[in-house]
Amino acid sequence: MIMKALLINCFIVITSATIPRPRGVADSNASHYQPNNEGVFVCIDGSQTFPYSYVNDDYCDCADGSDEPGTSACPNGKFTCTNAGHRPLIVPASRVNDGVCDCCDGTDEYSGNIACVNTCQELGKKHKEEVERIMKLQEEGIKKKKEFAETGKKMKEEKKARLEQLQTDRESAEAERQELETKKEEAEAPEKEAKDKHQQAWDEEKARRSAEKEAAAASTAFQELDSNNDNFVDVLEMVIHNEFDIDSNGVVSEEEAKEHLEEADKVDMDTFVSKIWPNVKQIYKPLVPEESQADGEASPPADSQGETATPPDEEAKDSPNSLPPPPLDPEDEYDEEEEEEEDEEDEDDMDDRDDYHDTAEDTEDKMPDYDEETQVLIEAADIARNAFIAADEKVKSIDREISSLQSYMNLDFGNDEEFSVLKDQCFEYTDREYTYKLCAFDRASQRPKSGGSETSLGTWGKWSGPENDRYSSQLYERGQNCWNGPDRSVKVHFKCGPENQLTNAYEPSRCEYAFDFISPVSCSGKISPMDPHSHDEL
Ligand code: MAN
Repeated sequence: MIMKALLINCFIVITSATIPRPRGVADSNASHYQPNNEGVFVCIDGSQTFPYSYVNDDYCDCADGSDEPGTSACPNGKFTCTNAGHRPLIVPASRVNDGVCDCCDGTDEYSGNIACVNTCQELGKKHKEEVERIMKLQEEGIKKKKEFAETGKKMKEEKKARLEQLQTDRESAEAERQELETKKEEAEAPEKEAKDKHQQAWDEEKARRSAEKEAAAASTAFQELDSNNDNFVDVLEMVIHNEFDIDSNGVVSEEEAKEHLEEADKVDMDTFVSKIWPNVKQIYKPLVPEESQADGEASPPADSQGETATPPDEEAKDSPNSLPPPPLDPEDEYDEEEEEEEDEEDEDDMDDRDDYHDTAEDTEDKMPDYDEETQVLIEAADIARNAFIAADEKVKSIDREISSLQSYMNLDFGNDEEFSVLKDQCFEYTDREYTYKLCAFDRASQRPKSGGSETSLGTWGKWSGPENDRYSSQLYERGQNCWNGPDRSVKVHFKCGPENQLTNAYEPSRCEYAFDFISPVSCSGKISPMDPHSHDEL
């Protein structure tokens, strides 16, 4: 109670214009502490009323602690230091007379236990300088921001105009494309018809040649089998051919030979060609002349179908019983003598002889060139096709540009397009372990300094600042998945600065990154809560 009496009159006066108020009361709350208020004090939350003498009596009466602004009696009390020369400061009332100077004017320590030096003038000066520095930075930033906004608006206008132009161009390009497509189809129809005709004629020719070859092979086989030249192939002529050994007992019985002859004792050429040859051609092998075996020549190894691997022209030369090479033309039979004569005339051709059959067969199997009329149609269709391809590519290229312009137009570059200067620009920041990269409005990544591949931290997502400060942060999302964790993402915090610069990159929680980015575009003229000294008040 003695303390209470002592403290009752502890009013301080700030200026002649301000209302005198008890110790520790903020200027804004002074009206609650009017001494002429019929001698009562109403707690600021309005819950209770006490005699005015209860204010600062070092006993906590109000639930909101408002009766003890200048003592540490209320656990939730707040003490305001005026800090003349600097800025007022609110500290928890528990710090009053705790032996630590919290206020620069020392008013929180009035018990006499500690003497606080008033540092408000000095701090005020420093703070003023800092505020001025920041204000200058803001001013310069705002100037640059205006320039950026102008550039951004101009750029958007240009892109808009280009987009409109492209939309018009697209219509004519599309009309041209359609016209050329029709022309292409018109040119391709007769081309197809002529090509199909050519192909059909070639297919027929191939079928004819194949049938001729087949007949020639059958006839040659008949002559070889008809060893007594009686114009019949009979059972006895068949039994000497080991390949007709059906039961593989090493001997061709007459029954086996007969079975191959479709149960006839003998067949003439026509029957052989039409009925017997189709069934035996796969197994038939001309006899190897006895002389060559007697000479001790090794029999050539049999291939998978049991046929000898003797080169074709050796067969032709050395084996009287072997098949001649397939004629190029039925009327142009292979003529050994004529071939030799030609070889004598032209020694150089010798080198090519080994390839004779291959080349002949290749030529034989190759479709002849198109006739002149068809070639004219192909050339015309090629011209029409190429013209269409060019027109089609033109439309596609316009579409690509339109789509890229539309994506640009859909991006939110701030209220005045000021952020558009950052588009297509990349910024890097390197810490001890990684180089972080931010390509604005595009993507963010991380690359180990020690080498190794880049990890995507996300692609452009959205502006993610609070409702009243939407352009203060950006979100890049859906980056590379974190093992046993989320997809990587980055929140980029924008602050006012003299240049566009990525100033920090960190990982507040695993695979969730944060970048600090300074830019003139974030200068607003207001000192942000992050600026020095602006968060003194608790
Ligand atoms: C990599 C980096 C780190 C991340 C881990 C998670 O090492 O992307 O930033 O924390 O993967 O496993």
